[in-house]
Amino acid sequence: MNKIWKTGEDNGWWTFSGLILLCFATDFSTGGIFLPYFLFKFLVIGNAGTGKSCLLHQFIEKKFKDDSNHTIGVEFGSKIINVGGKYVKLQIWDTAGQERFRSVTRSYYRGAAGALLVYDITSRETYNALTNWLTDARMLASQNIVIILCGNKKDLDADREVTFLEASRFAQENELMFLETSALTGENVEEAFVQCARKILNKIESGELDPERMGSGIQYGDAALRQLRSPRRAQAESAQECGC
Ligand SMILES: Nc1nc2c(ncn2[C@@H]2O[C@H](COP(=O)(O)OP(=O)(O)O)[C@@H](O)[C@H]2O)c(=O)[nH]1
Ligand SMILES: [Mg+2]
Repeated sequence: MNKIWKTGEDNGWWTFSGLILLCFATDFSTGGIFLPYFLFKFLVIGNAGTGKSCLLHQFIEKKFKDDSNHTIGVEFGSKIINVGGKYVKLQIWDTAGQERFRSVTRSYYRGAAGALLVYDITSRETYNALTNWLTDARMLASQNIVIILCGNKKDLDADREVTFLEASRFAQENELMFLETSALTGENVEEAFVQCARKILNKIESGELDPERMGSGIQYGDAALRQLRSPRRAQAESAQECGC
């Protein structure tokens, strides 16, 4: 039965549930409703067919992108995630098919803070291409770019051509984080983005990364800007009060 929302007897209940919802949605430590503290530019790189667009779609929409959607090609996605109590907005760039023509442009890489470097565990060819992708990312984005290696299509274990062990050795040798993922089942997809964001945040907090450096791929979000502005405002107000 359809329920028609009326003012009157239900009002108290709706107000009460609204307030409860608002409390859940509000993070007072960041100063508002899901206000991001930082914005990170992220890339998804790797050979065509490894599942980059599906990983992005699974992360944003929490479902597998079926074949009927393939021609559309996601080019860009964004999502706010909670990393250790801080909200961070990820602006994620997908190659949108440029990699098929080996023509991924410099502007795609420019100023990226993090990247998912994707290969397909059932295709050695995509694994062998990793070194080239890595060189491009470090040369065209930044030497400091934080990269997580993703062995995608983990669900196709029976057709595996690349073992977990050899990929994790490659990751260690090249200072990459590493996970095997499945855009189909969703396994480790959110984790890949969150782990990469956490590492960037740690580097900011330890002073290794400077968000104010040009091309760092990091911007302050609304929550940070509020905090940064408020001490100045307080100073100006106290100066006005004392007349100095
Ligand atoms: N079984 C399986 N298939 C996948 C997975 N991720 C992507 N695919 C399939 O792999 C193909 C290429 O995916 P796509 O996201 O377009 O790759 P891209 O070219 O790297 O963006 C498509 O047919 C997808 O359905 C996965 O995790 N498991
Ligand atoms: Mg794609």
